[in-house]
Amino acid sequence: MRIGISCYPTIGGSGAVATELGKALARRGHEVHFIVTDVPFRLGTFVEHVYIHEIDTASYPVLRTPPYDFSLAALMAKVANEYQLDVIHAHYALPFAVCGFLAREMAKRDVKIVTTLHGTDVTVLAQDTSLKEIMKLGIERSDAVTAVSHSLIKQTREAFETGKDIECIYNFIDTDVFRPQVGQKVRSSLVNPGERVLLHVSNFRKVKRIPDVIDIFARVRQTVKARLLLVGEGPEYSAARQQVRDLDIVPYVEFLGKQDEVATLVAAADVLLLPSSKESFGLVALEAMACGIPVIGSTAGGIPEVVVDGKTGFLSQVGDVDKMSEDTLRLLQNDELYESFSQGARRHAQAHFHIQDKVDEYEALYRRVCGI
Ligand code: GMT
Repeated sequence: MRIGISCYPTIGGSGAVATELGKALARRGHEVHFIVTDVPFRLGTFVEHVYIHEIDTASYPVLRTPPYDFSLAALMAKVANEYQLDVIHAHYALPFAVCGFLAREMAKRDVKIVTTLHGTDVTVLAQDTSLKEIMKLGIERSDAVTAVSHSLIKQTREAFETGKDIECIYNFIDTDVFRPQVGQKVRSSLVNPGERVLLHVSNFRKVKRIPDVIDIFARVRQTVKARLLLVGEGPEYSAARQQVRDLDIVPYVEFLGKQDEVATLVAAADVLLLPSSKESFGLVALEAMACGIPVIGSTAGGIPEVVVDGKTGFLSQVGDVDKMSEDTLRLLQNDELYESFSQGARRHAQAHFHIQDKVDEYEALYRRVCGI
């Protein structure tokens, strides 16, 4: 098949999922066209059958904002015509599904639009009444819609009051890349012998509850020698640095900033902290589990569909840092329990979120919408 993919190519779970999906489809012999603002960060080295089409948005003195979304829609239509695309897969309703809708109107062929909802569009933008109707149009005019968790399907139905059929295709992981042991070198360069490692990876938005991450770490550190690795950057970054100074734990916290290659960092940890107040899936929890790293998280959104409470990690109500720190200590102080969680996490990731299984599901969906 000939498949177009549009996503946010910068760091973030949706970009990672869209890019890994595109690469996996190309390895199966499909022709994959990324229609994007930048080369996707997870693309890595050249992959046969993958093409990149970058949006070139002109800015004119008379226009207050460059017409980015129209340039995207026009490019989608152009690529659909030139390369005879069967499907455009839009990762996010806004702007990608809406641009796909416009592109299909413009294109000289019946290109099918498949939209995957990742969360932020539904949980944040749907609250904005001025955008709600246009997002609803993008969703309802798609030929098929998927969401990354059942929790997100429910939220989408409620937010948009739509009866559109939405199916769940969970995010996935390449368990050959995210695997135990690959973090040993990184660990020895960042951590002193005997120290335990707590990790948090995010875009430091408020919903990630960074103060809880730091609070849990500070409590754990009172009992066991430990170090906190913080990966990513975002609006709460400066406040996080201040909190670390206020708690007098500066020597034990590493702010590593944005990192492209997270597998070795994730595998270098003992526990992943994900106390979010909103999380449609929590790709980083799956990445950790694939590396055999148990997750301490909240019960928000789709997290309980990824992390099995009491088997691959421990989950608590949002904000319950007492329980989250007790659970972290429970794991770190009991080697037998830790080992069973670690093995359970890896097994669960392999059994339920394997990349090949999910690529099969997307492939079947594309064939169904195209009637082949
Ligand atoms: O978490 C974010 O703010 C980034 C956002 C993204 O676009 O990558 O993440 C969303 O999509 C990911 C991939 O499907 C999910 O794993 C995240 O849970 C989801 N984030 C939220 O729902 C807050």
